[in-house]
Amino acid sequence: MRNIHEALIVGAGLAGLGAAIRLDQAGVHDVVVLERSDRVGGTWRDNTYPGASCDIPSLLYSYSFAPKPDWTKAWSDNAEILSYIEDVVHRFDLLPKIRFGADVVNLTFDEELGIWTATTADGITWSARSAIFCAGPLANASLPDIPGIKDYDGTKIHSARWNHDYEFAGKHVAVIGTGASGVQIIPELVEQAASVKVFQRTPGWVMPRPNLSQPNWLTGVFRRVPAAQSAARAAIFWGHEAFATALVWNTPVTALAERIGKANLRRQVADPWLRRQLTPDFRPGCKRMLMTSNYLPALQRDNCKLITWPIVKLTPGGLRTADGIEHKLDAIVFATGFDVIGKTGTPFPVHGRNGRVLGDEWATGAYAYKSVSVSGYPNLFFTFGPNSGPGHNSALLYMESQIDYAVRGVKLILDNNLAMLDVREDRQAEYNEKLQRRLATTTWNSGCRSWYLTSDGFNPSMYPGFATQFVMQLRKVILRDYDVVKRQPVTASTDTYAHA
Ligand code: N01
Repeated sequence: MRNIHEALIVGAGLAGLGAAIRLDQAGVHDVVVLERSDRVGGTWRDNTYPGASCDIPSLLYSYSFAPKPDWTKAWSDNAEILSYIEDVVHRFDLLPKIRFGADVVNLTFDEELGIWTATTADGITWSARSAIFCAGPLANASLPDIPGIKDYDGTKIHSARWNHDYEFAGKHVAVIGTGASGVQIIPELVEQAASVKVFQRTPGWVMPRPNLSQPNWLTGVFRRVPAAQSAARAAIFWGHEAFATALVWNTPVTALAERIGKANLRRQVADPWLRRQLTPDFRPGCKRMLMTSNYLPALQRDNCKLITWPIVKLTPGGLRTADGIEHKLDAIVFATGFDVIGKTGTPFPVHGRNGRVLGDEWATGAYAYKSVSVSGYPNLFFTFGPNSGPGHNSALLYMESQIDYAVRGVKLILDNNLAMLDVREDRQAEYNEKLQRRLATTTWNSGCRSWYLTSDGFNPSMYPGFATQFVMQLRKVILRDYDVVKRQPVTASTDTYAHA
């Protein structure tokens, strides 16, 4: 006899935990959260590289329903965010719902019974009336396809799988990659290593981030007057919304952002040749902005060198660049990004109606209806789904609206005893047609290379608008956009619908 939960959630990062909390608050208590690791935290558990921190202010990079009045800084580091997440787990008593070491390898929908079944690597199956997909897009670290990568004999460390046992003191180190992760690691490494060579393929726009401490008096105010914290959060939110006019579309504000970026470069880098090497040739916003005040000074330290010659190959002792120089290295740090989940496939097979396999349908680029539902995969809801990425505001705002949408869907299915709530293919196509038309005029599609795009330039990642618009479109489930199928009476021998 199978135990069929009301909902199952894949992943115990910020999205999965948030979904478990909101379901519970909505009266859906029989929920299981499947987590492949032995700890909660998702990206903040995995990215423990020195300097790891968030480039969105903490007041906004936290759940709206679980405020923390005592952030120590405006922008928090990894440890403080992870401890916030763990605190939330205890505050909302989530541990009994989480199954650690549950690595989902398959997710299959049973059309007759209207249930999803997840199979984990140990062969255990978990069934539920609905499933919420909360495996974050940046969960799988990726090593670049550089010739000779297997031949290198020294230490290889990926930014998202940091080796805390490696002693950098006295070592000659390379960092490959100068994206959001690289620019946070480099200032820390120059403090520790004998030398740091930074291999840059494309320079990004660097904006100052003066990370002020939160004064005790302000913490006191937030503790005593929660409305003051909500007001501060709202002010930061609207400030970030305004950034969309610079970063999402090409407007006069984009030109202003470019001027600020160039002025920042002039202020922090005296040498004109270095400045030239660090000047981007794409619009601000096309790739993620690099919010850091200590990266450019770190590059100019005596033990640091920026190298812009392309890497030809890795050799047993280091790497060779196109100018013919062989760089001898004790360790190479790969700040080269992620194998982005859900951009061109799924992290494990997802089987929908009539033998459909989501990974096959998404092979050339993912798509969904409003980022949350995919036709042919009923009762399944996505967080961080296709085209829900922001370039200018907190991803958690988008995530929370997806969670609340999923909760509404789960409730609809349970309260009306539905077998299927399946978004209509024509409504999904209509939505995507408009979305891709709007994306065509955004900065992300203006010609630079970024993890937002597939290799052929399709954008399955970003939402072309303000956060407010994204949140509004998910405010309610529009039933006429879905095929709704009632559940047939279920016989006790095949199916026990267990409430907690
Ligand atoms: O990865 P990236 P990331 N040879 O893909 C270079 C989030 N994040 O880990 O630009 C040489 O952005 C590549 O070069 P190029 C955030 O969403 C958030 O830095 O493609 N170089 C690039 O410089 C972010 O967007 C925070 O030419 C190679 C770098 O590696 C996302 O994570 C903090 C190469 C990869 O940059 C990913 O950021 C950190 C090769 N073969 C990260 N292959 C917050 O603060 C790749 N590169 C919330």
